[in-house]
Amino acid sequence: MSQDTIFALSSGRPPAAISVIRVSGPNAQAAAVGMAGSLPEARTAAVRQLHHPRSGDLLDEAVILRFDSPASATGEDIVELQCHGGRAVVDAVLAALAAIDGLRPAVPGEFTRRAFENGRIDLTEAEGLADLIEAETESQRKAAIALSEGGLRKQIAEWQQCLLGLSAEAERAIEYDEADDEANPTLRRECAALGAELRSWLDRPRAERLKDGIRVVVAGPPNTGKSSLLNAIAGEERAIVTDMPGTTRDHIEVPLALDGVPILLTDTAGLRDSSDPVEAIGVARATTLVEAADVLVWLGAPGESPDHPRTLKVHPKSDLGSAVLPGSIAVSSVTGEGMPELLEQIGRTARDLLPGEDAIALNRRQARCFEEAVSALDAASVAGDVLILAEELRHARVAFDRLTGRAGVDDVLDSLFSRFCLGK
Ligand SMILES: Nc1nc2c(ncn2[C@@H]2O[C@H](COP(=O)(O)OP(=O)(O)OP(=O)(O)O)[C@@H](O)[C@H]2O)c(=O)[nH]1
Ligand SMILES: [Mg+2]
Repeated sequence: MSQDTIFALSSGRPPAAISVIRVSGPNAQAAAVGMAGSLPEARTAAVRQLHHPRSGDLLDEAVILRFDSPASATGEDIVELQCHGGRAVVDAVLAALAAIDGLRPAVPGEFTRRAFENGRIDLTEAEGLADLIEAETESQRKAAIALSEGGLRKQIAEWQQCLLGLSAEAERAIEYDEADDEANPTLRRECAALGAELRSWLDRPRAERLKDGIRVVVAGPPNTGKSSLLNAIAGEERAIVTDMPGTTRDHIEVPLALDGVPILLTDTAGLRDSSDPVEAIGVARATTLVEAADVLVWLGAPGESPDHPRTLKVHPKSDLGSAVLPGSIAVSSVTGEGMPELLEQIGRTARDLLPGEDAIALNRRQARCFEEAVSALDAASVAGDVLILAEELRHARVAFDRLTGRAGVDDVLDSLFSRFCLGK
């Protein structure tokens, strides 16, 4: 356990009605006693006057909570001071804490890091917490809470158990020198089955989509009303609209939430051959964006739409009254006609690409660990020699240790915990 006792303002920036200051570490209780005289029982609250530990000046009246190690968020002794949220009050209490020997201000994420180092949470839960704090949409929040509540950790624990069983079986085979008798095929089959289960997790929708938003790209020939449509959906004039074909050159991205689904809506340059070098670059970018799109909103002739698995065909400027081909949604950015239907279809298509409501979605780092484990298990499943099989199982176990943060993850830890705000 760390020797330093750390403290920080854990609630938002003052002024506020209430501010929460957390103190964690071996001197947390002594420090709080020095300011408050006495503490409540563990896991209860009490109102106390806070005094400066040296001058004795009255600083504030606060609600004090006490959590004793190891049953606390960090695993250490924690005292939480709920003060009045004025700037001067908070500054005075923080200054008083800083004046106490053995106490120092926490760095961002340090409370969570201690929780991880003391085994209160594993790395996947810490990642979930970081996501939870950053979550801006309802679906992001749900995914983050499932992760932070240990959804993946529990699942991993089962797989680790299974792996250990397989390893033990392999060791036993080595011990009894059964290198090539019938124990081996069963063992290999079990490795293959576990590998297949892990691979099915890799095929699930990923957390990145949830975080960065589903990429919805509006494309079509010049002057078809792409920028007008983006503005209408965004509810603000983000893209320049003129009656001149070739108005949009650079693409324009607008993040928004449709019915709780995070979307990155992108307007692109009208697709045509252009002798203008700037426009030509814009058209090339538009083509790349269309290819990378999760959902394509196509405003051109229905028969000319690019080959994309999720294309929503829009008949634009429907207020002008030209015939609408079947399969196209008639939309007018001027009157708003067809807009609810288009938004509903975008939302529905996008939602299918997101992880299910309560499903755990892997992030990039986690997926990499999964890939390592899968390739080790695949190798184990075809290993001719039980010694090699055992070695591959060991690789798979190491991959899982990286996944939970039990091994080889210093760089990951630094980048993860730097995502947290001060006081978390
Ligand atoms: N009547 C009508 N006019 C529209 C509608 N949408 C766009 N327009 C007009 O069509 C012209 C082109 O609109 P833009 O939104 O700039 O079209 P664009 O596809 O972004 O054009 P480029 O950026 O040049 O490719 C403008 O004069 C708009 O006012 C619509 O729904 N109804
Ligand atoms: Mg445009």
